[in-house]
Amino acid sequence: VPDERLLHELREIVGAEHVLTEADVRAPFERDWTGRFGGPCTCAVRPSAAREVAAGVRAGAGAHVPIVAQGGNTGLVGGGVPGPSGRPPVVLSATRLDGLGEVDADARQVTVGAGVVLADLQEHAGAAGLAVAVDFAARGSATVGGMIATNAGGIHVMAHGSMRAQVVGLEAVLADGTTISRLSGLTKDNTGYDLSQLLVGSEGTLAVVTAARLRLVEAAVHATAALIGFDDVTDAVAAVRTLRGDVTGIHAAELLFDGGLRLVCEQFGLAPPLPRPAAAYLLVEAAGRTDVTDALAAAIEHLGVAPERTAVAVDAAGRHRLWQYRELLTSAISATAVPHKFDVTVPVSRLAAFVPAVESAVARVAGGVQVVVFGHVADGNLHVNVSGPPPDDEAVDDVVLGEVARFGGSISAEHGIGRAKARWLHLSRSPAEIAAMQAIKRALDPGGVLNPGVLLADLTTS
Ligand code: 2HG
Ligand code: ZN
Repeated sequence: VPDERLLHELREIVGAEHVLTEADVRAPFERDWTGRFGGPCTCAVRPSAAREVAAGVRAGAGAHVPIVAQGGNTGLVGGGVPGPSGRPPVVLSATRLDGLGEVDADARQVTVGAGVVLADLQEHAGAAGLAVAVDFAARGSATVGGMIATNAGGIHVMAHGSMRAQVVGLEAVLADGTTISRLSGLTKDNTGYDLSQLLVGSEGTLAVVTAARLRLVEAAVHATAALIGFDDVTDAVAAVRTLRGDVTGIHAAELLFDGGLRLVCEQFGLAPPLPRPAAAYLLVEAAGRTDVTDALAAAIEHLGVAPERTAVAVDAAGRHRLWQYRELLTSAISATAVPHKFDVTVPVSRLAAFVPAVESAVARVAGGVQVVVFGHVADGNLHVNVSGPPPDDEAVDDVVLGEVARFGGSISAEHGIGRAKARWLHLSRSPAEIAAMQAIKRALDPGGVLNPGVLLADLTTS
């Protein structure tokens, strides 16, 4: 039964047209992009200012109704959607918090709303001759707030770090409705606990991010991409080391396999990039103020790779064509089934051994399934996608994450823990660390209002 008093309060705060209660209008806010996670919400609310977020959080807390913050809903671990059980939350959609501040070219910073879409921010920074350091395939829908909540990574972490490294300061609403704001852009500011950084990667469990002061980087004038075929992962990993040593400005090094590439070609009707298939592919890109094409070509030759195993692209259209084989993987996988998605890191030195190990681990518990692996090789970050087991069958989750722990890896590299991995947090965090995280959660959200069930599964609140 919807809480009429709460709905009335929310309508007063954001306006009736921004409190969405009809089932079909709520639906897109209730299920995640993968289709694996979700649950009913009381309503979806679209505030347009931090003070509306604050009032909304206070109203939810007063009614003991949880608050789930949501951006572009491109998350892959169920961290931005309601859970299947418990009191249906209010989804606070950040999409109208879309203010783009003027780029401060001296400081190389910009202040933006949490609902700004990455592609719009990229365009905005580009118009000022600068660039956003973080980039990934979901750029057309993912929002700044979600990128902060998950500490998003993407394709340029090897050059610029993840979202955390771009955050100078945040404005956010705490569980009791108070607002904290660090948007002055001071890069040197040692005045105690860094609350902004505490919120990066906190997955909506400690506060609702409403705005961010972000660092920008120099925009590249030239970029060259190359797709190179290899016989195995060991050669591909070694190639990244050589290429980084030989060419300045390598800012992406993506690994994919023949099975994944074929899937993309089938789903999207693309021709294969090379005359003959290879077991593993590396997609590298170098960018900078000067043209690095010759340096990259020389470095590839230095690797001893046969010319017919390389496709090089120097213009935007050619680079887009090569990147499609990599960036369409996620959609190609989801086109046929709801996958179990594992975003993990292992030490780079163990990456080659991890791939067959995880494939055999999956085969032990699930037969006839499709396993597609790809990832950001320089970070040791692999995306293991398993299609076949039903969404709520967690046997595969158990063996994949167990294998990651056995390899000394992390069960989440860049997507977060969300609802998907909360049960397995202990594989990557010690009891002492989990206890400290729970203490922080209890201190900032004693009523357990913000995103219950995400990140810290078995939290008992006061
Ligand atoms: C990527 O690297 C994203 O493209 C999504 O992190 C990964 O779909 C995935 O598993
Ligand atoms: Zn990724």
